[in-house]
Amino acid sequence: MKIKNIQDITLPPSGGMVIFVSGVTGQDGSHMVDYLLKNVPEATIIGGARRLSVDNHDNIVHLEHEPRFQLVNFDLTDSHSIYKLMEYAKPDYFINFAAQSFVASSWDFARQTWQTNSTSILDCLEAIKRLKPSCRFYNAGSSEEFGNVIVTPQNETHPPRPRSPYGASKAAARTLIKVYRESYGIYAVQGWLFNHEGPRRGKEFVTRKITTNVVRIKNEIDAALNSLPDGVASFDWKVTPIELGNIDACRDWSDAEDMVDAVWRMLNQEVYNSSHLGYATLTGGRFTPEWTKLYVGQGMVKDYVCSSDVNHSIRDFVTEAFKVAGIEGRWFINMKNEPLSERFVYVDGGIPVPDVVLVRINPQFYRPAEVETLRGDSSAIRKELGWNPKTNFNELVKKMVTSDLSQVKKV
Ligand code: NDP
Ligand code: GDR
Repeated sequence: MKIKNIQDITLPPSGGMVIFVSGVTGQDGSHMVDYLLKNVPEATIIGGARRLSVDNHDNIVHLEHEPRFQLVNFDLTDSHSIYKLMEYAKPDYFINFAAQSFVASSWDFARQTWQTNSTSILDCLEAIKRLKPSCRFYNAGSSEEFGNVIVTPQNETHPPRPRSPYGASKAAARTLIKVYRESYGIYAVQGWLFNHEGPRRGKEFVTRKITTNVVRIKNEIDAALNSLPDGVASFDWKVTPIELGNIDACRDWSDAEDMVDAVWRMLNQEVYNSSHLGYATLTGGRFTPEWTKLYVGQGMVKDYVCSSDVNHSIRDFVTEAFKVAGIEGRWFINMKNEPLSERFVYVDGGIPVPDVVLVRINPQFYRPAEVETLRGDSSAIRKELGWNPKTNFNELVKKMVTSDLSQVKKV
């Protein structure tokens, strides 16, 4: 897809709304752009992507001929890039989804994780303060900030107890955002988003790793069965199993498309929060920068927890994903109850086939420290900003497996 330099963008006539979204090659950034195109018809949308030597535009190819969308070179770790953006585009909203987002890599690249997820957020806040203080800023926070949880479910009052360099970097960014909000009245927010997934999810994250491999295994099983002579039932065949780490970890999974709606609500709290409207009317001119500053300064802008409020183990996700693909399996552990020996095996006509292993454990995928369980309490955003997510766990798994099955058919 054609990518411009920031100084070459076409801006709307004076007064037209400009929204900048970073990380648009990723899952959330691409869904955010789709959401804005549909729901904010007056906006010009600029997407930021860093230059890579290989094309990684799969999640945005559908935007190629979209007249209201422009793709620009943007690197969050380069403060010049941030300042150039603020200087030329002067966006009304800056929605930051760019990050080192893979928790497992954050131990291997701790400094780069900190630079991208924490130091760069300070650069964004400074650039906003200096060049356009009325710009509304969203930074993607995470349930990983709660980490080693002390209360379940987790709501906005849960203390930060991160377990990874990634979680620590997001918690640091949250503190900076609060400081800039309170010091300068900048409308900056950071939701605690719990895990969210979908067909655009990167293939290293556990859900998409499972769904893409379920489809691969389905094809291997179909090929094995089709190669048998008619009427012969044999299990003298194997598939290459999926290798996973801690399958007992529990996560609160939502659909990424529901989450971007929550983000837009957090960025427009006075619009969605009816209890604040009276206050707005009293102060008058509620959408002016002065009003916003007052609104923010009075502590009226908040960070919210966004979650499905239900959690499942990785094990549950595996079982459900195979079920959607029409494959029955069963979890087995050996007599000594050794977790590493646990397997998910093929079941034929209700009978397990121990030699056909679909999933096995590989300690390589264990983390130096694990967040064992997360479950959100999103009652505040549902009540105060009217957020109403549409997709539940089973529908999400079905959506992902079905999408991966259709990709294979297209090849
Ligand atoms: P992805 O990994 O799919 O997307 C991350 C994006 O950030 C990619 O477009 C990536 O670009 C971009 N990026 C990375 N480094 C830079 C950089 N230096 N400059 C510019 N762009 C960069 O993540 P998600 O869409 O899933 O998540 C979006 C945000 O939400 C992240 O901040 C993540 O930490 C956070 N989050 C995600 C949750 C989830 O469950 N999905 C839950 C809670 C928080 P490239 O393609 O070039 O790598
Ligand atoms: P997470 O997502 O770390 O929660 O971060 P991920 O899907 O990577 O892991 C979820 C859980 O699954 C366990 N797991 C495995 N994980 C991966 N990736 N691969 C495996 O083989 C595997 N086996 C077991 C993990 O140990 C973990 O417990 C995501 C990211 O999107 C973050 O950016 C975001 O902030 C959080 O969600 C909320």
